[in-house]
Amino acid sequence: MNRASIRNAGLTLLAALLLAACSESGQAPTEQSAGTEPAEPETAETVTWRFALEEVEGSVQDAYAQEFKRRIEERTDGTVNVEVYPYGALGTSSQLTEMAQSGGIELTFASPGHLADLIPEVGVFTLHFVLSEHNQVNREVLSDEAVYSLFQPLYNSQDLQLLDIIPEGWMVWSADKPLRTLEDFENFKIRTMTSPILVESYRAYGANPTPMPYSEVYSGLQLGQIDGQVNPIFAIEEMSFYEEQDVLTSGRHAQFISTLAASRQWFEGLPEERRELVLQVRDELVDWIDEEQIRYNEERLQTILDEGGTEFVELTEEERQAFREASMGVRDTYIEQSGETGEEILNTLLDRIEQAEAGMEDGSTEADTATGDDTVMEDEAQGES
Ligand code: 6CS
Repeated sequence: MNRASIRNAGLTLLAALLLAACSESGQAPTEQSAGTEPAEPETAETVTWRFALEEVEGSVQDAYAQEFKRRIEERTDGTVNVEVYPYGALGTSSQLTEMAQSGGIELTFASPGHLADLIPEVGVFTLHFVLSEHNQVNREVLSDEAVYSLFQPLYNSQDLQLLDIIPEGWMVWSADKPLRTLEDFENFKIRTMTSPILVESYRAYGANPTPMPYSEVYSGLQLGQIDGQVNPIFAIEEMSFYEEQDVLTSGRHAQFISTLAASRQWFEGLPEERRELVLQVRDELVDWIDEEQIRYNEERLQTILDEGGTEFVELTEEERQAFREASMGVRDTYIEQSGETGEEILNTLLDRIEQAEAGMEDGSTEADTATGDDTVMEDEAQGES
């Protein structure tokens, strides 16, 4: 059962209990008793929710935050003001997480590529060849209550509330040469995000991984401190990394995943009605953001190719197989670093992916493309778009 249906069942139960309470007390169930009045008097005050991004304006995270803002402000009649802070306004990814932990900001994106420094178990999303090649499957599995509930206690113990796990597109390697084989990676200085498990993934390919913050990648490429880097296409375009590189290679080895996290203290202190609103908007945005990220990655690839000077290479199945095999040992390192919970998370993800792939409605086995989704099936989109 996915999160939205569990929540809907919960809301139905809540409504039923309210009605039952009314009938027990002999009251008719008025609109007011069904919860149309603000649950807490303070909801009438204007409050600001600060929402920090690890990405710049015009990014996938920005698209998400702007839509979240629009829906929240509309439904709270302007009594909630969501202020969006793009990357650079407040700090690095790790600093944004610290701010959310201390309640200095209410909402932030926290990518596992950085967050695994703090919560090693989320490093599972940086392992290669774990997620499905089908966007539909990933979308379903990542919003699955069974997966989400394994992470929540880990976030809670770090004073965070996990709200969502969001794919932002396939990771693509950028370099001055195609990266088709493990030999091509030999001593290749590739910039990675800061998580230790990511570093291991590239050591397994024989590369020389160099962790650094996002803001330093462009100058790192310019100054020759790194030979290449890895990110989804929309980011390679908007951060201008492609200007410094001749070739983009797509091995569809991993999706770029981010998580949406809230300050736990803030989230738990919200009036019930507002907490529900946050979760409702979060549920509505699952399909919405997936369609947006696909579009962003497709369009930005076209922008890069139209500009000229950068080639786009897609690995064959045979070429990918060599990377898949080389990546398998890193799963053991992940389990060593993240213990029993990490192992349970990895196994749950793998099981759920297998089940979701087996249950794909049209039986299509054709993989999605590097940027998009050739096999999008009947969308079960819910809510507004
Ligand atoms: O490479 C990074 O560090 C960053 N990449 C993306 C696409 N988003 C945020 C993250 O920090």
